[in-house]
Amino acid sequence: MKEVLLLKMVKEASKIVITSHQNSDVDAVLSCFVVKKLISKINSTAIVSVVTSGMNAQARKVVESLGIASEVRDGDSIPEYDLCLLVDVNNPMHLGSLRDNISYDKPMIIIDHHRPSTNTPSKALAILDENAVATAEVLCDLMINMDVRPSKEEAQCLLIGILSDSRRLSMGTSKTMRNVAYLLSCGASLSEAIATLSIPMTYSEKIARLKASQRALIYSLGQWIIAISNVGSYEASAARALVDLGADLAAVCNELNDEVRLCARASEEFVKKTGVHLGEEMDKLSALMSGSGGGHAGAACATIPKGCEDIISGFLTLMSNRLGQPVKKMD
Ligand SMILES: [Mn+2]
Repeated sequence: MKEVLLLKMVKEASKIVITSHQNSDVDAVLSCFVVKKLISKINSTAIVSVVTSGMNAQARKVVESLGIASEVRDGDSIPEYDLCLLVDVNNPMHLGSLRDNISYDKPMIIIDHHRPSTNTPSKALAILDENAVATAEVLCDLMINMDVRPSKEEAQCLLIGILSDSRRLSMGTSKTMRNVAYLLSCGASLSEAIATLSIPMTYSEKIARLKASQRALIYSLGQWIIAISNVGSYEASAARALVDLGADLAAVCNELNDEVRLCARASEEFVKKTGVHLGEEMDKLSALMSGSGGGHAGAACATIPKGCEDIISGFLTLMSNRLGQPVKKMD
């Protein structure tokens, strides 16, 4: 039913814009690209553009290595449109500088795998599957339902999106695995996908990860260990590094001009045993501190117009309340 509506909306449009969350990751950018391809199959005369307010370093490297960098551009404004697709995002607050360019009166389609938020536009056609590991998986399901077989290039993009968001299939359902098998049968290559994602870390990313561990403050929360740190770039990667080192939960700040980006990562065990959803906690923290945030159970970020110290103390208080235990600083 949703597929029929999508077909109708795409066929009726003449200027279509596809966008995603700020700091777009590999899944976001490759899903936008495949949506663009899918749309041009449905409506070959429409003008279709992909604009996001900027992609992260890994996504940039991946689109360059796939030779599709010219198809997805960074921008501060959205061109005139009569249909907008939000891909890998359902909360317009997460669109960065583009959020004020979106009109809620115009037709909108959401294709996403994040938890819906209170800001999710209610009138939009939402193709949303929270149980999918990646938007690329939602898109794979959608194409199967629409009887559109992905080309080899599209299958490769979807496979890379799935591998990226599932941390190389360290999570997923039996459907995820069936989708992976299907994409391989469409010509995607697992070894090439892994190679595309295994781009060596840059010098500055290595330094950011090492500095984050050097500066880390360690806290206990019941049986759990929390690591808190700050860096000047690569805050998400630094938080992941702290979890890899042994923290159950890590949060790393990056002070930008007049706001702070806070990224948190949690171990699988922490998420499973506590039931904490970091995306929800970041959403709550942002709501309390007039910022915007969200993400997944074990990986989430927020952008907040306050100082690092306030944000970290807000984050620790939230976690302490959530688990009903005090946070204690360790020497
Ligand atoms: Mn995603």
